[in-house]
Amino acid sequence: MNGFYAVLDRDDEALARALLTVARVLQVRIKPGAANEILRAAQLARRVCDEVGAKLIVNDRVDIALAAGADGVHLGQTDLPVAEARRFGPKLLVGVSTHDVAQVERAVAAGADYLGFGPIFETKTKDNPDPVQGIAGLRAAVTAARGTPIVAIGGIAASAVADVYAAGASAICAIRAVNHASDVALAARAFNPATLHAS
Ligand code: 3NM
Repeated sequence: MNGFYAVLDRDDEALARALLTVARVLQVRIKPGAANEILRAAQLARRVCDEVGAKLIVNDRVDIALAAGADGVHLGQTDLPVAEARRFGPKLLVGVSTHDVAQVERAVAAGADYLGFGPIFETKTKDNPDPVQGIAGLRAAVTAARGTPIVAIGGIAASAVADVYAAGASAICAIRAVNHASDVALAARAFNPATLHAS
């Protein structure tokens, strides 16, 4: 869970390919999405991820993660608990969205493989976002996570990337700043830590 964590937010193979020029993890997050639409996007994402050796994560839905042969599932605070998700998919990576330090501590205790943490800044992408956490909140979350990797999310623009990694995030998820860019691959490159830019 390092560097740019991409989100496929529509059933669009060209977008998946552009994101995967940079990302080595791709989450399928189609909202609102009927199960068959999400499955279709996850199946195309599976194919493209396999071509480049990237991990596929499905948002919210353990059933669709298993049906699509995904590597993992990403759970929100109102989705299945980690232990229940693992009963269905013992081999799945399990990520949990967290929005404050108490949620971070609970998700770590529950055995999450990685945490989403945010929103770091104001976001227009998520309905009813939680309160903005800022860089100070991110730093506190990294401490509370005690080594469990944190994917920082929420309103992160290229200009904030250095500060977000400096605060201890392992990865950055950015949807609007990348998926809405005229050149998605170019926009995505800005979200890897500086040490990865060389390659
Ligand atoms: N989850 P953008 S913020 C999907 O706080 C999501 O957990 C968040 O999109 C959280 O980069 C968010 O366009 C939206 O702000 C991220």
